Amino acid sequence: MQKVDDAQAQIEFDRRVADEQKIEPTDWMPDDYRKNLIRQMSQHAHSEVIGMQPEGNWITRAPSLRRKAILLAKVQDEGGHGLYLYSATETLGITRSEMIEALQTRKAKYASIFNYPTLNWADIGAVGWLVDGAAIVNQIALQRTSYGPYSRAMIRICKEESFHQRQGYELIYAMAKGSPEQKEMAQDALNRFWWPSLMMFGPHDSDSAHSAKSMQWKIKRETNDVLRQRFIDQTVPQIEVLGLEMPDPEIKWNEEKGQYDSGEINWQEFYEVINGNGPCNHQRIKHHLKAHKDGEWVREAVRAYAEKQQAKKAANVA
Ligand code: BYC
Repeated sequence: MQKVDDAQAQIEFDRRVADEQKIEPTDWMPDDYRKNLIRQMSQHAHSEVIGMQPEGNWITRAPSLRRKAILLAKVQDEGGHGLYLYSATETLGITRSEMIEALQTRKAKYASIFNYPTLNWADIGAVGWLVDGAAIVNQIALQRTSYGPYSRAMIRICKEESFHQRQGYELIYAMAKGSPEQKEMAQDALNRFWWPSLMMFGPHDSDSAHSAKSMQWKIKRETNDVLRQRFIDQTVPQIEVLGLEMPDPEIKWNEEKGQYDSGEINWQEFYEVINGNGPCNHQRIKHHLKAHKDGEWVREAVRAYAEKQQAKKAANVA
């Protein structure tokens, strides 16, 4: 009996996905759809939160009050994105503490890019311009993802990401058009962040474990390689405007394809980083563990307050 119900529910699910209708938390969904969403969405949330570290590092060292205010607002936004995404993931039946535990015990991944250090102020420009620029290319597509709470979170997040990308570009522009030393710093930041930014889109489609299923379920709306190429095509003209050298000597306009050709990513480096051996993996998790432990008193206070409110409510009913 159960099997027949499930088969019917599956037909209805497939129909709704095909019709571009959103799947909502109380709707029936295949177990693997739920699992895959929990994996991708929780890793996305972790990326937002861990992503606060390389930029947060520079808040106290921003070169002016204006730059400090911008950076502070941006880093705060990233924390907010993490919170929307944890809440959206909780609608699938996992708790925030289970997700945090998976991050801290390294069972869950987060975006590879945040395992690279921000060495100087130009890196903050490169993160906004390239890292948020890559993130937004991916996230615009995710606004049309089939899961309602994820799609709605993405619509809001994309609005903020576009400010993040602009502030990074404006910062790097000021440096690229500044003194020769500043221009050199901008070039160096571009050279170091270019390849890791391309890696944010994940392995080639032919090596991507989850893409086929995720595309079929419309969790992902475009493939890793399509999005990566879109990012290259939109960023190369920006490099030209900045008057900087291309970070990849193989970048060349391909008239026939109507897109840029470019060199191959160092996949060995990518896999090293996502498997925990990048330059900052250890430091990022260590810092998260410390912040989590230091925040225990806040969680305790929230729990005590909730208990007090419940006791009051119960007393009023009685
Ligand atoms: N880094 O089958 P694949 C931001 C893993 S943060 C680490 O292609 P999928 C921001 C992948 O998880 C923006 N791991 O996977 C914040 C899988 O391993 P598991 C973050 C990666 O999921 C602060 C395996 O490799 N954005 O904007 O189909 C400051 C095979 O890959 C990476 C999102 O998270 C990577 N780069 O496609 C500034 C977007 N790539 O899970 C900015 C949402 C792959 O089986 N996520 N892996 O252990 C996605 O769109 C997709 O998950 C990905 C990967 C395109 C990232």
